Amino acid sequence: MGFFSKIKKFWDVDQRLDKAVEEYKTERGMPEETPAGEATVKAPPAQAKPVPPAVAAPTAPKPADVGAPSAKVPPKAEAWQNDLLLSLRKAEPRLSIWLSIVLEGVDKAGPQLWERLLFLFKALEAPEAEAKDFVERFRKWLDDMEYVRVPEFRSELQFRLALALELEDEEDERNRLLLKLSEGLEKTKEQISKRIEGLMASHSKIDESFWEELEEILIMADVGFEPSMKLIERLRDRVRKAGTDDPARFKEFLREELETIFKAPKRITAINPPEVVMMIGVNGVGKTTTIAKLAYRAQMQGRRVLIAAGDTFRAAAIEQLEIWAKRVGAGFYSKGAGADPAAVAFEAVDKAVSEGYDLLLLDTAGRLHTKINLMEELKKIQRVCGKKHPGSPHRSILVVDATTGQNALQQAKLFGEAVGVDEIILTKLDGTAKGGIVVAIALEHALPITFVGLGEKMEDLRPFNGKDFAQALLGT
Ligand SMILES: Nc1nc2c(ncn2[C@@H]2O[C@H](COP(=O)(O)OP(=O)(O)OP(=O)(O)O)[C@@H](O)[C@H]2O)c(=O)[nH]1
Ligand SMILES: [Mg+2]
Repeated sequence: MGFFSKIKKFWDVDQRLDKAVEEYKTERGMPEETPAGEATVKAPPAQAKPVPPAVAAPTAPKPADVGAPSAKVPPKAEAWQNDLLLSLRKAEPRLSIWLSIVLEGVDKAGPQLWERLLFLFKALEAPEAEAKDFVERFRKWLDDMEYVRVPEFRSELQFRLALALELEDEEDERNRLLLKLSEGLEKTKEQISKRIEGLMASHSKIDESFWEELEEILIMADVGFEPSMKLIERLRDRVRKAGTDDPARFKEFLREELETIFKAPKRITAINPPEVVMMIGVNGVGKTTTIAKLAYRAQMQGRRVLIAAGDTFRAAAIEQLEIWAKRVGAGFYSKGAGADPAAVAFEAVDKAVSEGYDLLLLDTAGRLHTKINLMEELKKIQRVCGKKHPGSPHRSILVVDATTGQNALQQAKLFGEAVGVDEIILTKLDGTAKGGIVVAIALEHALPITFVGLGEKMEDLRPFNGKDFAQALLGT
């Protein structure tokens, strides 16, 4: 959707809400009234869409009135709009708070909720069609899930709004994510954070024995030998530059260093739609479920997604993918079990192009009969995609299971050499003590880690934020 900046502006130019009320009433042909004493609602800005004379002539604000109390109140039946408007304006600009306001007095799904949601979208200048689409999809989801009462669906609603409004960076959302990340990394933290604290407490200065013990801790936490050496070198440098040997400051240095390491450059490639994304990785790492999660996110953001079953190794894998596609409302393409994966890719790209999809997510097999064949197969898929739709596949995403530890490095190397890897998604970070692998991957392969999987549910795939990750890993 891309109107995050507008939302930001919204809080500076609060007349937007008036405009929404204005348009809402105009659309429904509601007359204006002018009782006195309503001082909090400002007049619409001069550049606001002109109100049809028949509706607004008697009280239409002149430009000179801008900023002055307009003393407008809608007819009684629609008083909720102004109430909502005032509450929203007074509130802190945070999604969770807006949602509480929108949900005030609403205890279950129904027309009142839909109207309020549409009003919120309108106030934020979202295109009407997208707002309606959002509400429609959400209604359908509620039906499927048989949820009726607000507590049953509130968090899902907030999650969807965050995606639709691109508010994921919003502070509240970030805090929730940080909490989830910290919980997920609990075991890794035991390995790294707690032991580093012990190291800091047992040394009066950062000396050779300090570095030696640190090396041991890092290797134990699955950072791996080579990456541990690299990290220590960088930390030594940082400590030297800071001109201190005070162990109390070590965590701060480590956090800074990790943040730097995680700042892999985002690749910007020109994309001729549809964007074609190939998911690769060995078997069982979470490619198929991650495709579903990515599709879900993209759909929520208003993109039309096609999922293709390029893993033709097992019939069950195709069924699994089809169920996911249905569940998230994405298109689906398959040629059945045993089909040639490259043919599936070729035809899926054709379908995506001719049917105007925005994004094609191509599932691939994690295993063929031999490893060599798998790589050859993937290369072939790449070639045929490019033939059908020049420039595609635009991205190859390597899915890596965090619980495999050091093996993940080897996978990144193999796939990188064979087909090229543009980004990495790290799954199953929840409940593993091997989260140190994230550091190793970032150090060894200058590849962006774009998402992390923190559980099996749709909302458990989260954008990777190096700063938050470092904080979650080390604690505050
Ligand atoms: N706990 C947890 N489980 C996950 C995560 N991501 C995926 N899984 C689970 O991992 C299992 C394997 O996932 P799939 O998506 O089938 O893996 P795949 O890579 O497609 O496997 P193949 O098709 O056999 O190559 C499933 O049970 C998923 O639910 C995650 O982030 N956390
Ligand atoms: Mg699969």
